[in-house]
Formats: sequence, C-alpha cells, structure tokens
Amino acid sequence: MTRELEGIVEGLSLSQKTISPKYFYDERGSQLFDEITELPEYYLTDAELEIMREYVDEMTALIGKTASLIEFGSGSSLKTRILLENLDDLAAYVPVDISEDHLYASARKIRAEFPDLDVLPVVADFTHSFALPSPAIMPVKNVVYFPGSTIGNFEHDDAMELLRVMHGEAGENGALLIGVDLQKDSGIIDRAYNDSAGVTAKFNLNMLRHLNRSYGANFDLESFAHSATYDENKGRVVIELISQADQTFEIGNTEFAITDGETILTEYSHKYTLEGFAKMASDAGFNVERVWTDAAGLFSVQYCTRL
Ligand code: AVJ
Repeated sequence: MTRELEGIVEGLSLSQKTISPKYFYDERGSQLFDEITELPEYYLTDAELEIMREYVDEMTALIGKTASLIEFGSGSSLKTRILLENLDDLAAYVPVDISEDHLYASARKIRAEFPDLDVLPVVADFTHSFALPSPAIMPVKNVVYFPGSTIGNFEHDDAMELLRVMHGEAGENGALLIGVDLQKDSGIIDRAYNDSAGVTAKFNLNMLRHLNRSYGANFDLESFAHSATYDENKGRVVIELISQADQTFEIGNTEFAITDGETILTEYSHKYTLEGFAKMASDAGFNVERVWTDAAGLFSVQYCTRL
C-alpha cells in the first residue's frame, strides 16, 4: 500500500470516519471549486477580491521594495494577480505547491503575464518547512502570502503548526499576508456551504468519485448525501457525507461498513474572530499589524509581522 492510501485507510478507520480535504482537488474537483467561487452565496471570494482591489496600495506599501513574495499554494488566483500587478519591484515570486503539474502550469502562466518577474516555483508540502530558492536579486525580506482562508481547513493545533512554518519561511523581518474568514450570522455561512444550485454538494461527493477513480475505491455515489452545518460554538462549518443506507465500501483491499446516517467528515472550515486570530498569530510569533475587511465585514486580509 502506498503511504497516501495508508493515510486514507487510517482516516476511514477512525470512529469518526474522515477523509482529508486535499482529496477534493482532482481536475473535476478543482473545476467545481472554481464554480463555487462564482456562486452568489459563496461570499468569501467576492469579499476577498473587494479587499484586495480596495487596499492593494496599502498592502504594497507595507510589503515594501525588493521583497520576495512566497505564496503557500499554486498561485493561480485572481487575488495573486492583483498583488503582482501592483508590486513591480519584487525580488522574486515563489509559489509553493505539492502538485507539480498544477504548480508548473500556473507558474508558466504567471511568467507569460509578468515577463520581468523572477518566478521560482517550489514543489513542497507547505505544512512542513522547506528550503527557499535564492533569487538573482537578494530580497530585502520575505512575505508569505496565504489567501482564500485556506487556514480555515486546519484544526487549531495544525493551524498553529502551519503558522509556525510560515514564521520560519518569513525569516528575520519577514511578514505574512493572509486571508481569514470571519465569524458572522450563521445564515450567511449556512447558505455559502449549501448553495441552491447544489455545486457544493457535487464538490463534496466528487471526493468519493476521485477515490474510486484514483485509489481503487468502490463508493456508491448515489447512496451518500452532502451535509454542511455551522457549529457556532466552535466557529466552524462541518462538512460531511452522510450514508443513506447500511452499506459497505472497499479501498485498498480494506472493507469498511457504514451505517445508515453515519457520516464521513470531509472538511472543516473554521471562521475566526479578529481577537481569536490575533491570539493564534501571536502564539506563533506574529504581530497583526493591519487588518482590512470588506464593507460588509464578512472577510479579512491581515498583515502580520514577526514579533
Ligand atoms: C478553500 C478551504 C477556503 O472552506 O470555504 C468551499 C473550501 N469547501 N466550499 C472553504 C470549500 C466547500 C474553502 N476553502
């Protein structure tokens, strides 16, 4: 068994059956996620883009001259382009992603759009520290960019660990620019993860299709249903697939039984208060220096410097 398959089997062997959200993103899953970002109910992307467009000048002033921008993720987003268009004197742009194909494809596009920019992609699992490339021009500082509130996928201890990795990669006088979704009226959050067109349901179920196609599983997609509920006390959306029957499924020659109504946890999406995020940042060695929000106060982008 490959280590990846072992990890999947391990998660499905827990009393709360769990599959990591990283298995959402095969080609179809990435397409479905792009569709989610365009849904009227999915406020996160619109709000973050609004913030980037409105405050990019303040962001670039804080980032300063001749910085190296290190993006955690492949950097295919519109938000990254807004930053790059407005940062004309970067020492380098360093997108970091575990998926080599995805990373190199998006790096090629960025190079074509920004021919003067030193684009230095790094294939790495950014949840662990990794070596940074040396740009031709010596950077004045490193600024880690982590948009999209992807931090929300991580439970507290893992989020802390990730912030510490970012702290390490930022280095002396480095900084972090991060998108963080905020706690708000539960109806707004509920609708964002239970859209009326059913795209989020398709996205969630696609994880099983992905495991069937790439990991030799035999999930019956018809007999699982999408569920997303906001736990206000914990400040997180719990996204699950609910079995619609007593049934069995197989993956990597391991058979599992699941009962009618039992769930497979596929994702958490944590929502923060400004105080809650500031506390985590400070525990990881960062000071939140500036917070921007959209006009409706749904989402935040935060500039954190090393303490
Ligand atoms: C990419 C993790 C930020 O939590 O909102 C969207 C993923 N899941 N709809 C999120 C997601 C269901 C998204 N993140």
